[in-house]
Amino acid sequence: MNTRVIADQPAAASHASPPPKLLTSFVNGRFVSGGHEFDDINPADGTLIARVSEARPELVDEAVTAARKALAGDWGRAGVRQRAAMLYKIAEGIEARFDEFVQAESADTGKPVSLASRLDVPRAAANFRAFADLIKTAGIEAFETETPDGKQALNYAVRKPVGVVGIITPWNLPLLLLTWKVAPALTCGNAVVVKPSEETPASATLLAEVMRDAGVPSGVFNLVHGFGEGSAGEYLVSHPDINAVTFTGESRTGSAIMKACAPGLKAVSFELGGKNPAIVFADCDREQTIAELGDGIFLNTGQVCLCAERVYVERTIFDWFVSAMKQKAESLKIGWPADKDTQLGPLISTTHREKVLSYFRMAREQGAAIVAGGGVPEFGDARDNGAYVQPTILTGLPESSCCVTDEIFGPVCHIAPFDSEDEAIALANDTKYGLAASIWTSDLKRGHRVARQMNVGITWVNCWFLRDLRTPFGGVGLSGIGREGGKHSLNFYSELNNICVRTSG
Ligand code: NAD
Ligand code: 6OD
Repeated sequence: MNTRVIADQPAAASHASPPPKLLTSFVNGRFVSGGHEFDDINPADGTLIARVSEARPELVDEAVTAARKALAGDWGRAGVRQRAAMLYKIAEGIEARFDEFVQAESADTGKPVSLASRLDVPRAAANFRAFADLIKTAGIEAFETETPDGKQALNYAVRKPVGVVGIITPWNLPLLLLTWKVAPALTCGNAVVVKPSEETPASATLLAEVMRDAGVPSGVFNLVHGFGEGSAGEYLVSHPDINAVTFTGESRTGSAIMKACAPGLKAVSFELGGKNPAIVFADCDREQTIAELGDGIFLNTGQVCLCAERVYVERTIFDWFVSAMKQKAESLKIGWPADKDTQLGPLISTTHREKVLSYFRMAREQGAAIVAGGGVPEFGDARDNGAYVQPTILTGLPESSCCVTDEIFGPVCHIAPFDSEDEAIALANDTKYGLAASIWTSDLKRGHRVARQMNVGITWVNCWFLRDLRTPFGGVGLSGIGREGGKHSLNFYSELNNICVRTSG
């Protein structure tokens, strides 16, 4: 096998034009390179950040074998307290290298450092702490049983690890979403093989260093770099010795992964795409709605699966709302991710921008009014080589337009009026997706009433992306299968063995 074990990630050289850093896979406690390499590009200016070594099938196999072996060793025997202690150490390791994580995440995604500092990196550490806390207090189910013919027994269920878990993640919140799955998987005693997005390999590679330095036993956390189909992602999910697959990404990819998992009947948990509605009633707190729903449309340049791309506004305030949201969109500071006051960075890549711009073109062709944005900002500097796009607001499209039905995954929404609560609910639910919805009203009775009727996994009333890690997270329809978060994660990442002990009779 053509692989090379290297002691550590190479340090940056000191001469004038250093060779690009090489990001490698991490298997059985060692960084391993070998095979084809690909570029890791900074979407803010198109420059090369690093080269990435793609894991071949043999390396993916080695990672799965190492994970299996780790389960048969000390890690498989580690108790809850020991595992929780390890998770706290990992959280501390992330915090100790906070700035490196922020830089890595911002360079790979183009997200503002201010956003990575307040959301992505703190949440990564919080994910480990939350699941360590949870496992320490997770109770077990028990029943005292009496059968009709007089036998008595004690039934109780114990949690066991599922085994080797394959984890595949996307590029929009790379570290947040990776750790959201790694933390509960490890807390339940599993070993993992993770495959981050090919677009964002850096923070996962740093996390491997943190794992090593925290003393996570070899083989418990393995990282393989590469693409999806015909590459590390596909090899991983179709590997016969993986027990479960957890995936966040596009609905279409979820479908391909499900097929790959079918022969082995592997358990799957999928967090997929969305075309999320927001319903704005005339009695909403106007200032709060524009500020917070504005985030709900444009945060992370609209590349959050929970972003609202369909906004329905009560007709009596429609004109005001469109004009206020236009003002909000046009006030957002687009710039270098490192600038403190930058609110919007680029999209993930020029390829993705081409997809987003194609929707703007189709919207125009279909007769939309482009109320704000609709194009590419010009900077007159290196950012013109990046993947920037203007925050964009569309109105006037029929609900059947592809711009209203397809997930665009950019800083864009379509705003349409409604006349009654029932109409708003029907419009919001008229989609194949079902991830998240938000409702904006001062009438909390109505808030509760409408929320219950949303065909989604998560509904926010007068807020957006306000998270409690104990709550169920996931979607219905094309937006996913299953729920993670709190005990729902514990249930996915563990198997319950029910034990029935006869006590008398
Ligand atoms: P994607 O589906 O293209 O890729 C996600 C990951 O899957 C990547 O690591 C990729 O390499 C891998 N992959 C692709 N094809 C594969 C295959 N055949 N087998 C195995 N792995 C494969 O998604 P993306 O473009 O990286 O991310 C954006 C999408 O993710 C959007 O649709 C967004 O809504 C969704 N998303 C959903 C959630 C959620 O919680 N519901 C969260 C974040 C992102
Ligand atoms: O907050 C989370 O736990 C989570 N999974 C967020 C997903 C965001 C999607 O882009």
